[in-house]
Amino acid sequence: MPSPSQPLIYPPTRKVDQVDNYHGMKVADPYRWLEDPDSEETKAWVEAQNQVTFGYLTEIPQREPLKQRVTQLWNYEKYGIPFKEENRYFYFKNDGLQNQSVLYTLTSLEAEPRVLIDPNTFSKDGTIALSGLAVSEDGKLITYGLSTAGSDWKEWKVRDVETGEDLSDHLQWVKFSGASWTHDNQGFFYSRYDEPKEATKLEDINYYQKLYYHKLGTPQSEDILIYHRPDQKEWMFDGEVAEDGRYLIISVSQGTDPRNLLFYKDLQIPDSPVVELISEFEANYSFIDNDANVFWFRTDLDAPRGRVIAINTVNPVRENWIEIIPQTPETLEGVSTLNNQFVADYLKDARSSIKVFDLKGALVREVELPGIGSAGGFGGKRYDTETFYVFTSFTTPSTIYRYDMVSGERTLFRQPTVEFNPNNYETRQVFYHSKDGTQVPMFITYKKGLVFNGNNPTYLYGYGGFNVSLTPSFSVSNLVWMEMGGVYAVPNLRGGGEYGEDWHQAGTKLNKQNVFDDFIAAAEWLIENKYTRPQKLAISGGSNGGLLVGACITQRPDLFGAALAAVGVMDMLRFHKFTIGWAWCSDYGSPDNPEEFNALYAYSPLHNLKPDTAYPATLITTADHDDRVVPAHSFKFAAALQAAHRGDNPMLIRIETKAGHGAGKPTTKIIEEIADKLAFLVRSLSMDVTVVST
Ligand code: X99
Repeated sequence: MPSPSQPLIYPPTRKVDQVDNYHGMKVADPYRWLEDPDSEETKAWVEAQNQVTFGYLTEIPQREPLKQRVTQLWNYEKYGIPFKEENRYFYFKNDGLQNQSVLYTLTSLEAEPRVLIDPNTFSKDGTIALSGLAVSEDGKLITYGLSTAGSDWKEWKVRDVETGEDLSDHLQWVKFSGASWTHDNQGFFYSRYDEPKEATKLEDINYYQKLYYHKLGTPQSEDILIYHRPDQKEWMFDGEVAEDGRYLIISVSQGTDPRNLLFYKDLQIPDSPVVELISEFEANYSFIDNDANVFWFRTDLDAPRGRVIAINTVNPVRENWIEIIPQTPETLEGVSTLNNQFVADYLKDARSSIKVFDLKGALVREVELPGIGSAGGFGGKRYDTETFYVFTSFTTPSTIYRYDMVSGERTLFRQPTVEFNPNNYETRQVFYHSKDGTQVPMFITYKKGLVFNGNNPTYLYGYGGFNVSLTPSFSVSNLVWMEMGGVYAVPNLRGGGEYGEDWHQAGTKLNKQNVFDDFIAAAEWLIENKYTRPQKLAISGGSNGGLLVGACITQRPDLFGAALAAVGVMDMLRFHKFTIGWAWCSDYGSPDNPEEFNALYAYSPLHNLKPDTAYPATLITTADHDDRVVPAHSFKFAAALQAAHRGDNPMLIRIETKAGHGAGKPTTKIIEEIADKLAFLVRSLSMDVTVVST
């Protein structure tokens, strides 16, 4: 049994002679066989790797105490944001340690809540998760999505809200789709794929999504095909019934590109055509609401940080478009209508700011938030005066507020009690300069009284892509890290959405290296400013952030003491060949394009490991049902890293079973994974800590 004090012996990984020719460049892929997750050889490899990894982790004395402390702090009531349909409220609640949150319904806020859907009853181990829902207009029926073992594939069912009984409806092969009811409460729109081959459904490429209408009480085979495009394999459809019940709004996307098309269909006219309102992929148009023929959109057309426009569908030529809320220095994230007004959700240096405007675009007020952090919610109907929102920060667990749109008053709805004193911690936001001089913001949180001696264990977390913004939020894992004296740092890297579409674009395709430069500059800033030093610095990221971590350890193996790469995209030459991977060409570019290939090959983690190099202690994590980023990325990278590394640092891969990319993961698995990662860091950064629970 290998222990932390003994040199690790990794399972041997067979090499094959696979060589591919990319635009004249020959590239070897010796671990290609690991792309088949079902072969006996791969299964044996996974098993052997897990044995080494868990053998190593088990020997770390702090692992059990860490698990206990995380469990203790995790055990508090967590509420979701309430929503309403026909005078009936719904919200999620988790007692504390329940594997899955439970959906409750109640007829008034004072009434006794009743369990509507308890996903914990669907499986013993909590691996069946509720992954989407839509309540009918009359509040009497709910359609809900279920996902098994972490997969993106969902099946949808329908439940009677009054009786709690399921109806006969059963939809399959739904992926990347919500559901939206027609206002006669007779059925709903949703998007699906053709049935995949059972054996390869977790790897096969997803093309040709189709938009359907399901009529209650009928088999899925009789669902009505509303829109599909056999000539456009990449088009994906999001059908949403507008609040007036009259229009079906169809947003068409090409993978993760924020630019979309916007079609609509008049549901009042039988066999009405699908009208193309926006017929070029030129900008993002998010439908907000409409007043008969006047449709309001949040768009980034000629406004990378977003604005609100009105398009009259009777005469939709661009010259007639009206600007309602112009672009500002802040980034407009989303807009809803409430109290016959717009509620606009902005980011100012990655912190929330919420403003209310009238329908002409005049500012009514700014919503006073309970602090500096992230606010979200503000859902409801056009004329609702009551709404709810959640507020969170690095030291504030998600707190739910009720907000009165008329008086502008907020009242506390649910405040969690977590066994810690937020006043013992502080958050700073600093601005540092990246390699090319670009100013990048970074949040840093730590226990008050931190000594700037360059000796503090520091956890640097990033994402840097897909227009995703990292805003302040509470996490038990980070709290336990800070209790041990750790610093938690989050830079808002280019590629994210914090400063709008220009900021996003500055971290994509031929500019992707900017993202890694921003992350490396964050590490250097933390070292220069005496927070930490390389031996005490850990980097972490998941998914696109796993790529970030992979690229940064290949580019600067000297700069970090430890690395956590979760569910990462590691093979930048083959990512587009599995499941939805092709969709990410909007951020990454395509290996099929010679210029973009050069950029990808220059940073692809799998292709940039150097033999006989001392890499930071690395823990790669993935899961057997990850059909978003297939585990092959992590498998091949782990094999290559173990082969290239020289020295005593551990190069480990932890492969979770009956889990996927992350969504819907049961609490027991989340806590075990957190404890393993923290234990790995405690060991790798030589932290001399005793972890106690109270
Ligand atoms: C996705 O891949 C999301 C996949 N997806 C679509 C949807 O492409 O869920 C799509 C189109 C229309 C409706 C719904 C969907 N994402 C989400 C990226 C990052 C994200 C992802 O998971 F953009 F935030 N990645 C994994 C990117 C690289 C690694």
